[in-house]
Amino acid sequence: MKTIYAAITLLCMSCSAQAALKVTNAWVKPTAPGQSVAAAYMTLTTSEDVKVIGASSSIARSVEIHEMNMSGNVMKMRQLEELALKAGKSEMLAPGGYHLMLQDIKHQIKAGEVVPMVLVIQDKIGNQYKISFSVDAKKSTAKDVDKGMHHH
Ligand SMILES: [Cu+2]
Repeated sequence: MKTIYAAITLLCMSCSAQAALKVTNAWVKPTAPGQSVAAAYMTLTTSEDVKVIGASSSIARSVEIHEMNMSGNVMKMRQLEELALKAGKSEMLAPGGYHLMLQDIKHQIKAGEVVPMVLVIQDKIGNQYKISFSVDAKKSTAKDVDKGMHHH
């Protein structure tokens, strides 16, 4: 499994925030022709308490943080304002749970493609910084059990 070490862009030069966050195993589900949304998954590991407060991709109009939940027998997605990450703990964004939803993608995402992605992170004293990384487009593996997404 390829490990992607995030490249950090500091929004303010006085901020001492260092690369607390590591993105690994990032992938996006290839899309069908005409499909306007795509779900991206990854594992986020951080050495300090931070929050993911936004995301973007050059191939999507916007990227939302989503959570999938069972409501009765129906899988429902809801948008989260932020995703809190605990120091030393890995948060897995995976089918059936948290994911990043690319909205209004500009072209069909085909397997093998590499999709650029940016996360906006806020640390506990309020500093914000961006992390750029890339996401591999591939079909879900047996390990990544797909519980069936209901796209908006
Ligand atoms: Cu979603």
